[in-house]
Amino acid sequence: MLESWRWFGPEDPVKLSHARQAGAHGIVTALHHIYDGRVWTPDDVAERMALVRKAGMVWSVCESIPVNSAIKLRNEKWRSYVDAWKESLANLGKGGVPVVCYNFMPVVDWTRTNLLYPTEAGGFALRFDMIDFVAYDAFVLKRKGAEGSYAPDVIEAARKRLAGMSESDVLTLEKNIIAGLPGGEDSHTRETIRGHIAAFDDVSDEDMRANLVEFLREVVPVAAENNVRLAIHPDDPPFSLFGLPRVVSKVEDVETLLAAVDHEANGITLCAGSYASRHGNDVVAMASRFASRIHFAHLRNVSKEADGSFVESEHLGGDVNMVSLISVLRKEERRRAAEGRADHVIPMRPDHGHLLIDDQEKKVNPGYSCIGRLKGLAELRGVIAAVDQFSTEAA
Ligand code: CS2
Ligand code: MN
Repeated sequence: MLESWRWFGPEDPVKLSHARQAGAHGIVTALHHIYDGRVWTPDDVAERMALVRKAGMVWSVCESIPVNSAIKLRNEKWRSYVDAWKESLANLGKGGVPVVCYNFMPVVDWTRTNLLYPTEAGGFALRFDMIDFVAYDAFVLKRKGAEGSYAPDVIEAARKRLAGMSESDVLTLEKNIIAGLPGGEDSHTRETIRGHIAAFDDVSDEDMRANLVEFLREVVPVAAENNVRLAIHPDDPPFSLFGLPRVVSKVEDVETLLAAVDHEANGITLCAGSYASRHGNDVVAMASRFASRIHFAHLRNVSKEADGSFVESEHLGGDVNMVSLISVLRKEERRRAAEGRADHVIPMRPDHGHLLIDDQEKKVNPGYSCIGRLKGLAELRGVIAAVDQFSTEAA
């Protein structure tokens, strides 16, 4: 596995040199300053590549080229956004970036309700609380039809929850949910998000899936021509929010999208934490099943609760058996190496980390502080070493 580290560019409070000290060899980054659908030129790509190389690492994955709403809606601006996306993709490939991650979540990217959830050890974790979310959706945003879309006991719990919140609690909750987390494409306000959600009123899951397939038909050939492997990131969380369609959430979704364009360049990001946030997803089984199409791994963990809430746990804690997962990924790497494939090293990054120690005093991107990820990466590295030694001894 290529130990990688997400870096949000020169504005990121965590520097490239810190990533290197954490032991990373690969950098996962995007041109976040050009995130409105404009083409990333060869010069833009070369400039970013040079920064990463100067720090002694490689640009292992582009995460993400943003997929504009026009593409998800397939409206009249579709063609121009798709063409620009393809051009950026080709320029990344020509510039030496081998993997491109992207996602197909409408309106909101990854979503949490609490960005400072205290852990038992004194750190802070990210949390998605279903009741808080419903309280916001049904009674603050007052989305049309929201109240009727949840079970009566959930609505009752949400009503009570909201009654116990101060005005500033509500504003913090709102900001957490809709103002956009790091890496997200959009930042919304209560007024603007209503219109964005309404634009998807007539888009069913089936429509959305068809739009994704249409997009794949356009971009996969360009990826293949330019030696890029595409790796779609799952919905996070992997279920509908605000009644919006989400089509990269479970096994059948992945099967459909991989079969729609059956080419190695059409692959996935195995985000352990995202997939594990849905009851019924067995992440280790999914990794085995889709192994040959995994081009990027996000290794993190979650503890789920019965009502759909979850908290981001320690990398080796939580619902995913990380040792089993890493065994599956290492096995796939060996299989590829035996076939002489150039892409036998799968890039991974410790997805998120707890807010720990003096990072608690610093301004950091939620989920992307330095020490929590350094700890996560170190733990994962230990698992890799152990798994490798046991598989050698067993052979
Ligand atoms: C994370 C996000 O939510 C996740 O699992 O990996 O930070 C993700 O990277 C964002 O969706 C942007 O790609
Ligand atoms: Mn992820």
